[in-house]
Amino acid sequence: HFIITGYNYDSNGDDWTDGVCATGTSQSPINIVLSSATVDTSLGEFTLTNYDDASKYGNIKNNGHTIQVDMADDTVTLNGGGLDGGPFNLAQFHFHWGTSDSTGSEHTVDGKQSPLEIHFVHYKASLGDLGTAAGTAEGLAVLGFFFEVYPSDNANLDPFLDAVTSVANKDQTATLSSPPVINAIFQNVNTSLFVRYSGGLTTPGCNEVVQWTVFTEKIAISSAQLAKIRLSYQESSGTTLIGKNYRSTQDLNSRTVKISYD
Ligand code: SG4
Ligand code: ZN
Repeated sequence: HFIITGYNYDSNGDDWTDGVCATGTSQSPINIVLSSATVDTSLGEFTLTNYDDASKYGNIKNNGHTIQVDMADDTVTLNGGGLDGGPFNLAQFHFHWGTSDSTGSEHTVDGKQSPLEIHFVHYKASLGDLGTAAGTAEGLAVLGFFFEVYPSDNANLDPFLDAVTSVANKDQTATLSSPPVINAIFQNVNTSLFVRYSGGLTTPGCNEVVQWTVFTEKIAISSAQLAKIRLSYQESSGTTLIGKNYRSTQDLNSRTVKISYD
């Protein structure tokens, strides 16, 4: 199975010199230049099944690199949206953030970073599990959503942020109160507006197996709410904050970025 070995985010965003992280030409994240994206009206709508069913979500956990929620089963599914080889099963979601409101997201849009990005990691159902799919071309589909700073709290996020606060130290877990953060996202973002490109995992081993979808509409969050996520520690002793867990943007090289407005 796919194992994440220890890794660090240096001041440049990444110091990973191993394997495809260093040599790959289809790495993630990227800067998305909207005016250069190719409009593709053939991608179509996503079919999202069971995302709003709280019983499908397992515990929330601080894994020392991020805050992550693993799924309780494999019945939350994604299909359509021009993805190759669907359906895909949701395995987990997690976040990327920075040390201030002006940094945090992995993808950037026209050079601009958002303060927070959430990733929903799905594996191709026909491949059976995340580990196998992470070693297979086009095996993963990750959905990325941006947050943006809004002057007042987004109350829909509060139950989830309470859970985040309860897992501040590495390896702490908590149960989620229902409904999870998902409703706040999918009720507020038009999933017909998205960007598509081929890339990889943004952490080692940087496997170039991801069909990336990045939505252009953003989710509101206040500065005070963002501060709660930043109080997450990379050790069980609760001494060193995770601080930043985004990788710097990677060269696009010969890849095409598609944009769907349907
Ligand atoms: C985070 O480190 C997650 O905790 C990892 O999930 C994830 O790896 C990794 O990010 C890379 O995913 O969407 N940012 S990303 O490209 O999903 C995988 C784990 O379960 C394989 C270790
Ligand atoms: Zn991620």
